[in-house]
Amino acid sequence: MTLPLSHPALSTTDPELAALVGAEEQLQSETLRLIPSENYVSQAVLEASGTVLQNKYSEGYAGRRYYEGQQNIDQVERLAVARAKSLFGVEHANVQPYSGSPANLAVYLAFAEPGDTVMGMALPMGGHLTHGWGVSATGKWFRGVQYGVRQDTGLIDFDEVRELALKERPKVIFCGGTALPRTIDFAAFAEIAREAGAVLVADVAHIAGLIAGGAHPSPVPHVDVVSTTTHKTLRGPRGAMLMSREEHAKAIDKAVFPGLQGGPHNQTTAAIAVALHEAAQPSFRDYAAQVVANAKALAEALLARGFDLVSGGTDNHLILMDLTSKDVPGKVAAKALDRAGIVVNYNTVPYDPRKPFDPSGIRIGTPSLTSRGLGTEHMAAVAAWIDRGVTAAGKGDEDELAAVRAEVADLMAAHPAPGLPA
Ligand code: DSN
Repeated sequence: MTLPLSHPALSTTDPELAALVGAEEQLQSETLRLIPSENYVSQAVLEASGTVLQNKYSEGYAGRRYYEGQQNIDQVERLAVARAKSLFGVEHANVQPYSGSPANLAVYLAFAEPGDTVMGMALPMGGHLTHGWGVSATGKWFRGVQYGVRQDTGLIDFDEVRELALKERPKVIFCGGTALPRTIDFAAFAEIAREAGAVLVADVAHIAGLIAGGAHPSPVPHVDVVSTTTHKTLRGPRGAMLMSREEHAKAIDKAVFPGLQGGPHNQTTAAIAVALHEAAQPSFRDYAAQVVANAKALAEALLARGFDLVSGGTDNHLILMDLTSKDVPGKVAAKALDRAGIVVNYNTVPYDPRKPFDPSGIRIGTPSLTSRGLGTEHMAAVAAWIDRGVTAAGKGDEDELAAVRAEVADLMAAHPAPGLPA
């Protein structure tokens, strides 16, 4: 399959780079993308992120900049902020963080001092590097204490969270993560944070689109700060936002700029505004509900094929598969599935006896396939391909992987992806 040339100026100026972009378009078009933190942005989001807004420096905030010529940029940022506030029902939104990790760093800068105790979910349990994990600056510059999930249920152990919080008295508690297949009980975290006197931050990067679309409860009534990237289920450009009540607005804004960052990426701010506009449409609610319905159907189909799923299934967009019983390491499975046109990532599972770079699991999710229009009726086929891919990985059966790849490409051809040349 050769996609039409869609970047004439780039192709003329830099054919080598244009060829790489074209190859990536082809790859994203032909493959079944199951990485739960990825998606396909709309053509409108793509166009906004490729505009001349890119050419402008705008350090500061709308109406209070350090550079002139902000007549349009101020309006772009105000639009993005207003849309974020309206969509998530928050009093304050900062749309300038470059991505999720800088957004979380800004939270620490706003609410903690170096050396303070902070608390979050351990990375191998499903948390995030920036929630105080040792190899991250947040675990080096702060004293990170970490909670996890119960080994028998795969669910967050709130007794452990409470005990740890009351013993360690962290300044900041993060809830949310990167490999949590179940609904997050923000109210339970809020009660614990109140008891411990901690600032509670919900990192909803993975589920922001589900929250906006009404398919996951909102943290807003319960937490002090909401941190999110904009490019996962929310289906915007690669960026981030911090949201809060008005009382924290000043501290957050000061931490993002001048505390941590220079000029905002205005082309990204514009694309965030577009994505938030899209997320406010009724069709986005359908998309969010479908992401969850697809994940549940896929989980059921995988369970029926004998796969072990952490926590026994999913409530959201994400499924964490433990391949121990299949005797195929996660990395071997992920690489074989990639050759079969099914893109996943290898991932630790809670209490994983294997190393993070060679763990026992794979992590999959349904945002991208939902954005291509796949429904619950397709999930049995997706589970069958994963099953065949994992089995072929164990046997080193490259012919079977090639056969799956051809079948996947056929289904993908029937479901063009948003933002890609048809
Ligand atoms: N890299 C993101 C993910 O894949 O979940 C987290 O930052």
